[in-house]
Amino acid sequence: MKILVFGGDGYCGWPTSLHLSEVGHEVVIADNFVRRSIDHELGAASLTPISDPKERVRAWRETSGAEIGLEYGDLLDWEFTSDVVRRHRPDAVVHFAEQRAAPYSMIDRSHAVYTQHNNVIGTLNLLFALSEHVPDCHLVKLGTMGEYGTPNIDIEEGYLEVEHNGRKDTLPFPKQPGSWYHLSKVHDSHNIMFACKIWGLRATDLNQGVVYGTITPQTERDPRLMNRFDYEEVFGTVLNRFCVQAAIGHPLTVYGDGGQTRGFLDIRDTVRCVELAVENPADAGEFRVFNQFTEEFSVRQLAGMIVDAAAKLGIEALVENLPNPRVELEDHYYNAKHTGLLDLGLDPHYLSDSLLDSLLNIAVEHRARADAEIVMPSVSWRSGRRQTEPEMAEPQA
Ligand code: NAD
Ligand code: USQ
Repeated sequence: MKILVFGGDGYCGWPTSLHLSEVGHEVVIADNFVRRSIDHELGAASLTPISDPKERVRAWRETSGAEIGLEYGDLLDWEFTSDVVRRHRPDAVVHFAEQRAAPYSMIDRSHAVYTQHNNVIGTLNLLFALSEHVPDCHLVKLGTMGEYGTPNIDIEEGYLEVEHNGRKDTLPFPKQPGSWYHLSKVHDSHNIMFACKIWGLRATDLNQGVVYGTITPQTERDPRLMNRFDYEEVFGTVLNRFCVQAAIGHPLTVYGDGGQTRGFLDIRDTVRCVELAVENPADAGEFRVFNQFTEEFSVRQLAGMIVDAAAKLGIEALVENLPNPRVELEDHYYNAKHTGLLDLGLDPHYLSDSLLDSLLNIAVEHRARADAEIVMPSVSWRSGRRQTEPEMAEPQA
């Protein structure tokens, strides 16, 4: 299949592009590389050294013999998005190209607006481009488990059968997202569902859990193919952060009591799930939803697992319960269905002792590149402005 991967230079997009190319698909990456600029804004860098995009695709050509196309452009730029879809006429589009850090969206007004504008309008442009040029193309869109929040009932895959005043219907599962970023994903889901309904587009929303790990069989083939590994407070996801914190002797930063429970998956399962979705397209007019994670853990459980795994490597990791910078439940019911991708053939990599060892070993290998000053949380969900910003006076009548 010909597959256009928007956001193919990012943490999930790069290993997915390599995997799709490896299994024989024709892959073209489209990215505006804004994630690399955000590193500069945050004064941060991937723990692992990553090559620039042209070097990456050159290394892939040299090691695999396969070509990955590279298009530089912004989904917000209608001319670019329309043109790239028109020229490549993909069978499938995989859409990773969003601002994906919840803390980034909570820094202040401008970061909230940037996140929702980038994500919602970018996706809207893509929907119009698909409808105009390739209405039969299958859109595989990365959503998030965080769209559902933490309701006190089981979370279904996308839809809920409801009986109300004696009548029944199957409705989108209620959404209770926990950040301006997570809200942008909810808005996307509604827009995509509407486009499927009115134009007959076919789409799969992959409500992905928190991803951990960095290596896939393709990224470890050559140092120039290395994937990024974020560990700082804004883009670092919790398990990756705990690995680096243990490796540099920083206490593990458990927010609040650590009872927050989420769905998690290995980056090797991310790439496989996308492949399964692409190769088993939704029907025309269908808005299909899969919950893309393999296991559930609380933050406290993960910290305990890292403490034990680190001890086996001779590292003493301590846990620090910090005041929670986020507004979220720390003690809640969590049971989310995730059978759709298993039914399509996903064979998960579960979090085992050996896997924790390898995650910690990567962190230890690159720990000299880690900056301990960007590990502690500073973005607060409660203030809505930067900590240093002066109070704004109320407008006068
Ligand atoms: P990332 O920030 O590493 O990658 C996103 C890529 O998209 C970057 O290369 C960036 O430059 C590009 N991009 C962003 N806006 C763009 C635009 N307007 N035009 C063109 N390119 C643009 O993020 P990631 O971790 O790879 O996440 C990819 C997707 O998966 C996101 O949609 C995210 O919401 C979702 N997701 C990620 C995780 C996770 O744990 N990382 C979990 C669940 C869902
Ligand atoms: N947490 C800690 N300590 C830390 C970092 C995080 O206790 O040092 C806690 C958070 O409070 C939260 C949980 O760990 O309860 C997960 O936080 P995270 O930063 O690992 O993940 P999150 O902000 O939810 O976002 C990540 C990705 C996002 C994706 C989401 C999937 O950045 O793109 O959508 O995971 S989900 O969580 O299912 O919504």
